[in-house]
Amino acid sequence: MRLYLINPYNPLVSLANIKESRWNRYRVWKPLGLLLLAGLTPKDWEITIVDENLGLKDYATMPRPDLVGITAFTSQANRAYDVAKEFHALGVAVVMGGIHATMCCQEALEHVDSVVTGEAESVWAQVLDDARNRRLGRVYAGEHVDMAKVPPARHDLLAEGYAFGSIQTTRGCPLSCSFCSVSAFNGRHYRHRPIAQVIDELRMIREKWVLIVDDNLIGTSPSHIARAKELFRAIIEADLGKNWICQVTINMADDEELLDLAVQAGCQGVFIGFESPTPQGLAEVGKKFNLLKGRNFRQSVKRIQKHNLLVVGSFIMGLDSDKPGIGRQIARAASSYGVDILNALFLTPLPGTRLWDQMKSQDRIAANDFPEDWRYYTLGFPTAHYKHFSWSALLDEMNSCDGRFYSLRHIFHRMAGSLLRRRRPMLSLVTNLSYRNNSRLTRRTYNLLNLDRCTVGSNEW
Ligand code: B12
Ligand code: SF4
Repeated sequence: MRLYLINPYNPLVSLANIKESRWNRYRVWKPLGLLLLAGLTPKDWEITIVDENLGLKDYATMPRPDLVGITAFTSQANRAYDVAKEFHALGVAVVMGGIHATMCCQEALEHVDSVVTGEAESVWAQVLDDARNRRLGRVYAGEHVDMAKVPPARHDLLAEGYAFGSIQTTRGCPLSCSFCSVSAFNGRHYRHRPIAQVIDELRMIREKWVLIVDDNLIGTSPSHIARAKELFRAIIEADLGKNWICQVTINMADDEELLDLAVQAGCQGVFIGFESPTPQGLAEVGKKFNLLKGRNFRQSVKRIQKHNLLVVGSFIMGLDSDKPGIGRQIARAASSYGVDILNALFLTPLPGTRLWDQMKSQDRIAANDFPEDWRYYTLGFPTAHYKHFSWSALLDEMNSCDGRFYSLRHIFHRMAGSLLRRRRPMLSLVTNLSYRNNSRLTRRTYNLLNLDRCTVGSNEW
């Protein structure tokens, strides 16, 4: 039996073909969900994983599979449906899973034969059995799985073309930010894999650099932190020689021992969601956690950087509490916190989130010609009616934010600071220039947007 597992691309995300430039290896990330699905698949299935970010395939000329599995974030959904159409034309059954199919199951069912909702571990064997016997059901509802039952991903597949391997050690997030799909999909209960299994799987990864995909590797409570320390100790003990990056919350700064262990275990950089420069913004998105204990962001970032870790700070613009000038305000906040890299995104109502429910009920979803418009749900485009901004005004805010933070003057200022403190000046320079370039590329794609859809900011809400 032959199985194709496909990760559809979205040209607007500009994850370009690696043949165009070898630097692009650093911008494509492995579709871990598909590698894991392969790990769940019995040996008698011959598996091919296609990541369309590495280049498109002519599926009609490839050997005909018995089943096709497609994954998709929301931003990939319309391409996923096109791929399904191609395979239907060849008479092949298509099953879709992942976050978008889970949150928009009815829509997905109009395009594919079966949908797996939620985590696949509890149902994938049944799907394969049913496909083999030509009696595929329409919906298979996966449950939150005990993470001891998650097998290792097939790291031997998709071996070429990426700079980073990837691994997952926890699922779920105890916080529940209004714009985020994680708690809706993986739940608020923080589940973790047995540490010995994580170490065994890390050993299987060939790449020296690894992305730990956990939404919050350290968690928020003392028991979560204790588990993170235990994990880091085990990585140090295993002496695997890996460098890794991860996502954490700002409380990482509060524990010197945790920082010390993380660095010894190979941590090179952390991605932190600051979300908003104002307390009103943090309250609006439901992330008051960031303000607990009278947090001083500049001091917190400094404490992390003292351990020679790179800090990427993420902010969202377009909140109801944001006023004109938010672009400069975010750039200024990011500079004053001292982050090495700024990742500014537009507030985007993703299906399944509290933000989606709120905006839908207020008739504020502006990019709503679905499924075509899903391609704009990359967080790099405006998609809603914003309280104080038309789309073109919000794009101007983004331009002024990136233009300020990534001006050559500010980049060199940051690099000089890194040089002075002996904190990876070259890495900082390369990543800053790459973000600068990326924001220029994104700006070029803005003219694809039909800005007339939202010409005025409205304060009706
Ligand atoms: C790593 C990551 C990335 C990587 C991508 C790696 C990749 N290609 O997969 C990068 C950094 C590139 C990225 C980019 C983006 N991401 Co991202 N990302 C993640 C993250 C943190 C982990 C993904 C992961 O590997 N999970 C581990 C695997 C094992 O879980 P899984 O993919 O869900 O797979 C399980 C099930 O879903 C199911 N399944 C999945 N696919 C399939 C397919 C079939 C056929 C079946 C049966 C089952 C099945 O089985 C798996 C096992 O249970 C998730 C958060 C999360 N917890 O998932 C966000 C997340 C997926 N990203 C998100 C977003 C918004 C984005 C961006 C749009 C914006 C951005 N700037 O971050 C871009 C868009 C990229 C694009 N191509 O369009 C949102 C998606 C929400 C949504 N509705 O789309 C998430 C949920 C984060 C969030 N805070 O809400 N991301
Ligand atoms: S944005 Fe981060 S902290 Fe907030 S719910 Fe999502 S994963 Fe958790």
